[in-house]
Amino acid sequence: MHTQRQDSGDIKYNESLKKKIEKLKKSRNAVIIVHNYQRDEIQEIADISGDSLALSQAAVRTDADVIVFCGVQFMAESASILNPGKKVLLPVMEAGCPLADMITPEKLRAKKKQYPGAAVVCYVNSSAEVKAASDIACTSSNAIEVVRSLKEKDIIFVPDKNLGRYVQANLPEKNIILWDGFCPTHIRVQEEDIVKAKELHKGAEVIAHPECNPEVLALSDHICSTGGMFAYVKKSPAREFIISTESGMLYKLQKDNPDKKFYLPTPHLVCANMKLITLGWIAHSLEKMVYEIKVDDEVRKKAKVTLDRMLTVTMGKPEK
Ligand code: CIZ
Repeated sequence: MHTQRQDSGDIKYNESLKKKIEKLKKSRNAVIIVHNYQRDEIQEIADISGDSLALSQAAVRTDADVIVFCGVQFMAESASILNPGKKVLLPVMEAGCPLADMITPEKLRAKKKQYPGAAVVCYVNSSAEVKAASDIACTSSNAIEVVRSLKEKDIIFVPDKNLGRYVQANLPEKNIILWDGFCPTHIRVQEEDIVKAKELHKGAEVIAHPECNPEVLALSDHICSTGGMFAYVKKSPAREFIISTESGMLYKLQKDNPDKKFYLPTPHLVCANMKLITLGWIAHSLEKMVYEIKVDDEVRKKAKVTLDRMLTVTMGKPEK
């Protein structure tokens, strides 16, 4: 009884916040862009949803003056790098990415000195400064293609070691120098979680994000980015899927595929940083026009070159 009363209270509260956000959005000429890992109620109010790169690119196409980026810091930074003329707001300043924080530009410069002939590939989950100190960026959907496109054999791959290992397994002709970084959410999935989930949901396909541990990837039927998961599920004849990535993905997978079933291999696949953003903080963000994400101009220009090089390699290619 108590829970039910609370739930209906929550629903009423959320509905009034949604109305407030809608009004503020119009008055500010703002667009709300939402990452696939956000809370369900935030994905519900998204003008555009997707992965970090798709969102930054969508931000370039919008004629809104204000971009409210519901994601984490490095994503809002990328949007700002690609859209210097627009105001990019991150509703909660503390929404960081522990993986991106596992590398600094100083440490990267020291590594480059150790391997002077190597090219530096940075995963988009990195700060603007790290992007500025890298040769080319990549996402989880294009990492193999980006590394393959480089003439160098030696590649310093930062900061995610699991994605780096995955690239190495697919490109034995390259020598990938790994960074000791990882996503604290994705590494929570253990081999036994997948084994148990497969026993529980016989016939279900396992789809894993390349930030997961190699043992988990070895047990998966398909490895891909969040964008790739939508594409894969749509075309797969399977009816049930075990999804090894952040829990927020289930919202849109279920919405787009109402006749299919989705399961997480562990309830621990929740990124606390992604979940910091709430409807209340979005309303606050639009009301007070906070927190603006700005990148120093010199850093921005260099980081943009790194992102643009990636876009040149992958232009117009579908999600993998
Ligand atoms: O780039 C992104 O949005 C992330 C963090 C994951 C993915 O695979 O889309």
